[in-house]
Amino acid sequence: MSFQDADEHFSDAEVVGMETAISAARQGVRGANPLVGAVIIDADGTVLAIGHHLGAGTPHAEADAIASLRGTRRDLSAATIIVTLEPCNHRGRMGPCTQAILDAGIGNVVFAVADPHVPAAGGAQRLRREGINVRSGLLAQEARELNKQWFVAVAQGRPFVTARLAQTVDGRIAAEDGTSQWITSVQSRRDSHTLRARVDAIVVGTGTVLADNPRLTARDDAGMETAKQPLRVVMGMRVTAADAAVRGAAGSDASAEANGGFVQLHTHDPAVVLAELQARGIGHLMIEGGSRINAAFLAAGLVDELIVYLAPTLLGSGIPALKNLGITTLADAQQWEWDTTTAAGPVERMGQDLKLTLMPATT
Ligand code: AOF
Ligand code: ZN
Repeated sequence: MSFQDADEHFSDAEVVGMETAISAARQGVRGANPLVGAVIIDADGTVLAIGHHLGAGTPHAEADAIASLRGTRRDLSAATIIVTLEPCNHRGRMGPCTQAILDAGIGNVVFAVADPHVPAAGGAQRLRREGINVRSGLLAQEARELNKQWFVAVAQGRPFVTARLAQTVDGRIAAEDGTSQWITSVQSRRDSHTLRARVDAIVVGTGTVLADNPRLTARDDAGMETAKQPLRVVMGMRVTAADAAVRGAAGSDASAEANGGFVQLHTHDPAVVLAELQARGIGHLMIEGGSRINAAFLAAGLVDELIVYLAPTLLGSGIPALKNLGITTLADAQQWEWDTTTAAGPVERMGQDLKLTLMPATT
C-alpha cells in the first residue's frame, strides 16, 4: 500500500519547511543510512525546530529536531513535522521515530519519500492508525536525488559500497618496487581512519594482505583503536597467514576486537561478497584495494561512492589504482559525477592532498 498521493495539498510554509529539511539533511554523512532532515513548524508556519541525521549510529533527524524542543512544554497537536524520508517504524540502532513523534504529541506529518528499507518501513501506516494526519510526496524528486545511490543499494538488497583510493595524480597506489607508505598526507590518512570507524566492514584482497599486511582497524591520532571497529574482510583464495595483522594482532584492544572481527570469503565475485555481508547485517562496506578488487567491484557496477585521496606526486610507473575494467574504447568509459549533494562538497583539502567524492552518473 502506497501513501504517495500526487493530489496532496501542501501549504507554502510546508514547501519552505521541506526545502529547509533538505538543506539540513546535507549536513550528514551518507553510508548505511541515507541523508535525512526534519523541520517542525507551528500551525502558523513558524519554524520551531530543525534537525538532521549525521550518519549511522547517531540520532535520526526527527529525534534530533524533537530533542531541540525539549523543555518548551508546548502543545504540538497543531504542529507539523516535515521530513525528507518516511519516519522509521523500527528499533534498529535508533528509533522508532514514529514513537518519538507520538510521544511529542505532534499532530501532523509531511514526508517526501517512502522508506524502502523493509525493516524500517510502515511508519506512515502506523502514524495514521494512531490518528496522526500524514501526507507525503512533497519535493519527492529532490529528496530522492539526495540519496539516489542509497535507494539503489536498498532496492538491490545489498550494503552501500564505498571504494576508497589513495593515489598519486597519475593514479598509482604503489611504486614499481612495491613501496606505498605513504603516498597520501597525514590528514588524508586520519580522514581514512574516520571512514573506517564509520563503516560496518572493510574488504581487501589476499594480494593486499600479502603485500601490505594491513590491520584494517580504525585508529586515532595516537594509534589507539577507536571504540567502533569495522568487520575486517579478506576476499580471495590464497591463504591468510595465521600471523597476518588483519586477523587481529595480539595486544590490540579487546573491546574493539569484539565489535570488529575477521572473516575470509573464498571468492573473487563481488556480488557473492555483498550477499554474504548483507546476510551478516552489514549496511556499509568500504573497499580498500588492491587494484584487482577495486576494479572487480567497479566493473560489476557495485560501487555507490568513490572517495579518492589525490596526492600531488607523480610516479609514472608502478601499481595502478585499478586493474583492467574491461573498457577498450572511450565510448564505454564509466561515467561518474562529483557528489554535490552534501554540504562538504565533492572536493576537500586534506593537507597537501585533495579528497574527491564521486557517485555513479545517472544514465
Ligand atoms: C528516519 N529518520 O533520520 C533516518 C532514517 O539503524 P538505524 O536505527 O539508524 O535505522 C536505519 C534505517 O532507518 C535506515 O536504513 C533507513 O531505513 C531509516 N533511516 N529514518 O526515520 C532518519 N536516517
Ligand atoms: Zn527514525
